[in-house]
Amino acid sequence: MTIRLTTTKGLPDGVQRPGYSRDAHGPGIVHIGLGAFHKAHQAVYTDDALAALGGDWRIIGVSLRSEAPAVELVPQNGLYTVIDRSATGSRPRVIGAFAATLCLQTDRNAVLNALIAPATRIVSITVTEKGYGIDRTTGGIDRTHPAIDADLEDPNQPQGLAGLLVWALGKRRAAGIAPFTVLSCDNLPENGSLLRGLLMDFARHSTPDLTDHIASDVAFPSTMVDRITPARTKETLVLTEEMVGRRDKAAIETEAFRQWVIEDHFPTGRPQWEAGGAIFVPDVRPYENMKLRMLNGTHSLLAYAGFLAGHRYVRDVMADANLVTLLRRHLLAASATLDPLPGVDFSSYAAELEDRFRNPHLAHETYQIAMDGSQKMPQRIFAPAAEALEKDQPIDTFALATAAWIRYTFGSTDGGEAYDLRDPRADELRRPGLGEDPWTVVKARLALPGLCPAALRENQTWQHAVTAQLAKFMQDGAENTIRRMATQD
Ligand code: CS2
Repeated sequence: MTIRLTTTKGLPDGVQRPGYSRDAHGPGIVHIGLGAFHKAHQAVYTDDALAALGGDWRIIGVSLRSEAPAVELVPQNGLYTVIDRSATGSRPRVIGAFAATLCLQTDRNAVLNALIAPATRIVSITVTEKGYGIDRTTGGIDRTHPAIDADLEDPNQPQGLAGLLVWALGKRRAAGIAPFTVLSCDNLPENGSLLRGLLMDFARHSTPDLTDHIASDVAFPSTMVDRITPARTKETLVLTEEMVGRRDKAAIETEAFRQWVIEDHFPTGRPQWEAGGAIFVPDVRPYENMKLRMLNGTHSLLAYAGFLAGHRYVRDVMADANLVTLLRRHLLAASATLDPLPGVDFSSYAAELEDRFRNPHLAHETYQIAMDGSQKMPQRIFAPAAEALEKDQPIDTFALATAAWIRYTFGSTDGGEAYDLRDPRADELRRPGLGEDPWTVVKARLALPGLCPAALRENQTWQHAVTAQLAKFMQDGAENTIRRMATQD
């Protein structure tokens, strides 16, 4: 039987391995959210930074709820394989950036100690959009979010992101330890400012004397992160064993492309992530908008329309000529809402995205991207749609994405097959549904608090466009609707 990955000694020549001596570098980052994306993105950049310029910047990876991500890495001494998959081949690389991996549920003291340790100068975060507990209408805390509710009840036993960070910042302040820099790496617009607003509001309700400290002394640089990383499958593990000659229960696969644009505001220092290709800029917003609207917005459109049309993977969607027509139309419409970005040509970016989506080696499920639509649609579709409408630009593909999402929230396919909605607001999203009048459904969905900007929600052109599309989905089914829309002038 193949031995497990526990050391980088004796790995086959083609496997890239950490270009530094792991033990020579202490931890400097606590990362919350130990999922595949972090392992494919920030951990890889950190591995590059350690190899190029060293420093005590290894990562203590923390999972808030599930034990598996930490547990699978422990017997491997934190080592795992990332397989870069592109049309030109698959390249395995073993990453050594983790100094430890912990789960809050089982390693509580170790997590809390790591958060207050002076060596921890950055706390980075990938907990997905729904993990923050933000009320999108106010930008403050969502008191109905289970972790926010529990942590307000007992701020000294924090369970969720906001509770943990505010608790740790309070302890550090009391002990005279400089605050860590808080680095959100989720696909949210102005993620740094958003998180700052969230923590300030949480402090206001739990420990008011910390509010000013968070506002004035803590840095929250915003970032744009990008790397398409599908959920791991059995094939990932089989491929890793073939290529690396080791069993690796923590292996992941991802595309070769990666991008990281970061606001350079790290008062207590940072790794030289430039070594991995990260770009530091004074204002991340234009990059974020480009990525959220062109990549993620198109992803959501393809996910809902593609899933309903029976396509399991994004690469299958890309073999459907009608959906490719709509994707191109949407990329153009989304790019028209953006301010020019010096040095970036949106049409080349769009062509590159198309290639990335076509990657034949990535098994990226439309159902995975379709998850948590209530958390994704506002920044990906509704915000640019509102701007397009205001500027009198085309809105038809924004309306299509919205109608496809609404049709998806009915929870069953045209053939009547039921699926799980996987959305924290699933209960609010299911009704009204099939059998209701499309206009009643659209009105109810658009009226859900925190989703749609008022200017869009109340605009009749928008309401009619979405209703007309939804009516077609409901009467004629997804395939016919997509074909007709793609072939109309
Ligand atoms: C995707 C993203 O699942 C989704 O919602 O749109 O995870 C996407 O793959 C990444 O943002 C790419 O960087």
